[in-house]
Amino acid sequence: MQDRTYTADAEPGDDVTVAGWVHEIRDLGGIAFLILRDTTGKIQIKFEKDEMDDELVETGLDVSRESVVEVSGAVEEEPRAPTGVEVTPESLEVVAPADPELPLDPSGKVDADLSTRLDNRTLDLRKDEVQAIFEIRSEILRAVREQFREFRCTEINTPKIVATGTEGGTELFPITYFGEEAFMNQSPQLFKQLIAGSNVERVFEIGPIFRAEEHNTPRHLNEATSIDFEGAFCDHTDAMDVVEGVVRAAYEAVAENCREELEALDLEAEFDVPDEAFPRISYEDAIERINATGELDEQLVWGDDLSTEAEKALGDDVGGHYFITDWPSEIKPFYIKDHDDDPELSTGFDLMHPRMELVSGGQREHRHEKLIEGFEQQGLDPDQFEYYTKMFKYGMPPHAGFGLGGERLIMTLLDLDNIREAVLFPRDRQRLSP
Ligand code: ATP
Ligand code: AMO
Repeated sequence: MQDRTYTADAEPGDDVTVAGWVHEIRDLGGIAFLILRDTTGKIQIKFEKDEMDDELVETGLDVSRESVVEVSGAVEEEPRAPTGVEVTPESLEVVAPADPELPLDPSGKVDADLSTRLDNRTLDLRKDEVQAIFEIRSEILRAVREQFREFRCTEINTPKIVATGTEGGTELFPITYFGEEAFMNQSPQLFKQLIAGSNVERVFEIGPIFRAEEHNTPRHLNEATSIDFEGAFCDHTDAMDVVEGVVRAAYEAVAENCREELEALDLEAEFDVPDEAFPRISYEDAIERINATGELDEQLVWGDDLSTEAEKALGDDVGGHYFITDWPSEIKPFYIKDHDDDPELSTGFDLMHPRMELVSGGQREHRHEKLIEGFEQQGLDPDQFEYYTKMFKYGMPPHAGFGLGGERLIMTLLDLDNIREAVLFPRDRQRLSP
C-alpha cells in the first residue's frame, strides 16, 4: 500500500489508489456510488453500469458496508459529489469484508448506547465525532507537554506498582508482587516530590492513576490519566500559575488547531478560550458564597468538605473556572504544608470547572520533622514511608505541585456528558474489557 493516497489529497487529474472503509453505497439505477472513508475524509467512487466492466461493478456494489476496499482510478472534478471530486475506478479489491450484521452503525444513522459503543470501540471510532474527541485529546496532550517544557519542566515516568498509597487508604487496588502486598499507584505524588528535591527541580508526568472508587459516576474512572506537576522553589501561588498556564494552553491549542474536529462535534459556535484570569476564592469565602445561594438544604460550616451540590452551587454562581484556596488543614493530605502564620489553614488548593473539580495541589511540607508529625496526625505509620521521608533529611527545598485530571479536562472542555467518552477503553466497576 505504499502508493496509497489519502482521500483528502486526491486532486482532479491524479491517478490514485485510495483505501478505506465502505461508508455507503447508493445505487440510482444506471449510475451508482460507493462512498469510501479513510482517516482524512470521504471520496465518491462512481460506477456507470453500462460503460464499465460488469465484474468491477458487481464487486463494487455487492460489497457490504464497513468492508475495507482498495480502489485505483482517475480523479475528476464533480460538483455534485460530496467532496467535489470523484474517482472512476479501473480496479477494486475487497481487502477485508465486513459481516453485514454490524453491532453498531458507524454512519451514526442509528444511535447506540454508550455501553454498546464501548464494547465495539473500533466501529464507534469510525464516526467523525468520536474520532474528533481523540484527535482533540491528542492535541491537548501535545499542547500541555509543550507548555510544561516552556515552564522549564522535565517529563518523567514514575512506577505504577508501589508499596504504599498516598491519597487515603480506602481507594487502593491491591496486587500481589512476588508474594508481597503491593498496590497500583493512586498518584505519582511521593515520587514527583522526590525528584523535585534533586537538581531536576521542575517535573511533569502524564500517566495513569488507579483508584478503587466504589461508586459509578459520570466523572469517575478507576483508571484515569493524571497530569502532574512538581516544582522546587515554588509555592502554592506559583503552582496555581502553572495550572492556569497549562489549562489555558489546552484551550488555545484546540481553538487554533481543531476547527474541523469542533465542527464534527457541533461545538464550533460555542467553544471559547477562557478570557479572564481564574479567580482565587478562599475556602472561607467559598462556603459563605455557597450558603448565600440558598441552594443547599443545610448551611455549611467551617471544616466541612464541599459536596457535589455545594460545588455545583458555587460553580453556577462563579460561572467559569476558579480556584478554591486556603482549605482547612484537617481535610488536606499529610504532604500539604500549612500556612506558617496559621496552622489551621493549609496551602492546598483546587481548580474547579463549574461542573466539577479538575485539580488538587498545594505547597508541600518540606521540613523533615513537620512531615513526620503530619503522618502521625493522620494516623499513618511514617516507617512505611521511610523511602520518602529520609530524602527530606538531605536538603529538600520548598516545593509545590498539582495533579490535573486529564479526562476531566477533556470532558469539561468538550462538554461531554460522561467521562468515559474521553477514554478509548475506560475502566469502571462494570468494565474490565475491552
Ligand atoms: P449524468 O449525465 O451527470 O451522469 P444523469 O442524470 O444522466 O447524470 P442519473 O443516473 O439519472 O444520471 O442520475 C441520478 C442522480 O444522480 C441525479 O440526481 C444526478 O444529479 C445524480 N448524479 C449523477 N452523477 C452524479 C455524480 N457524479 N455525483 C453526484 N450525483 C450525481
Ligand atoms: P486528587 O486525588 O485530587 O489529588 O487527584 C487530582 C485530580 O485527578 C483527577 N481524578 C480523577 N479523575 C477521574 N476519575 C478518578 N477516579 C479521579 N481521581 C482523581 C481529578 C482530581 O482533581 N496527589 C494529588 C495531587 C497533588 O497534590 O499534586 C492528587 O492525587 O481531576
